[in-house]
Amino acid sequence: MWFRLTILIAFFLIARPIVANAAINMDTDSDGVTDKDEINIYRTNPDNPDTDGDGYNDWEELNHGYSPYTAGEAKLENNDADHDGLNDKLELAFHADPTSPDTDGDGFFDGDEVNNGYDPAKPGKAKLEKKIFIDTKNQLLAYNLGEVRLGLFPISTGKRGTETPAGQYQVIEKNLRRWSSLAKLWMPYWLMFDRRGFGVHELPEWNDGTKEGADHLGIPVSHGCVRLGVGPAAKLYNWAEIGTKVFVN
Ligand SMILES: [Ca+2]
Ligand SMILES: [Ca+2]
Ligand SMILES: [Ca+2]
Ligand SMILES: [Ca+2]
Repeated sequence: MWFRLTILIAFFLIARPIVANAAINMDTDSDGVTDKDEINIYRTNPDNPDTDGDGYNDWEELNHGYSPYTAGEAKLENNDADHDGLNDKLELAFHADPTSPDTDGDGFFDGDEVNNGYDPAKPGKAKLEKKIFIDTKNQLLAYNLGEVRLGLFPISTGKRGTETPAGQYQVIEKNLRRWSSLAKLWMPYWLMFDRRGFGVHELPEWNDGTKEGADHLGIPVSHGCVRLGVGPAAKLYNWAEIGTKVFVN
């Protein structure tokens, strides 16, 4: 018995590394995605070239931005195969499993983890850093959790003479609706990042109830604040926290 067990252990010690090396580039179902990547990254079936059975193989789907987990013309960013609140594209970006609602098995859904700043692929309380990037040259605002970009929106920053100052800041005040006595306008979804009065907010409203049109987005017309459109402003406001880093370039 002990002799046989020893032989068995010796077999595994010798055989396993050889099997592992041979498997690195193996593509059992010949769909163009290696077994290793199907298992570890894409979580598709390494024994079935068309995991979701819709007539398009896994490689074709992934390379054209379609979901290999749901049959039909489902784009990765519009599909949430496991219904956990995180789309398939972001699941792959966070190294999470698009087919499992709780990738790291810690009891919290992947979508909730990302919304609250946690890493969906690592159990525990380690948080990922929230960052907002304001690109005054291209009039765009991006926001990231860790290294993953969650969104990109057109903005309007300060016009010539009242430019939005470049620098590294952080969110220091949140206010659903703030009055600017200097510019005489309301700033909905106000996120202040500099004590001098610079912040991010929705397209402003004047006292007579009129609201600035979205046609100014993409053009620097403000007094130095960063204006966002209806929809993106509320989204960013709800996501950002006091202390979220803000980088203006
Ligand atoms: Ca394969
Ligand atoms: Ca398919
Ligand atoms: Ca999902
Ligand atoms: Ca989890």
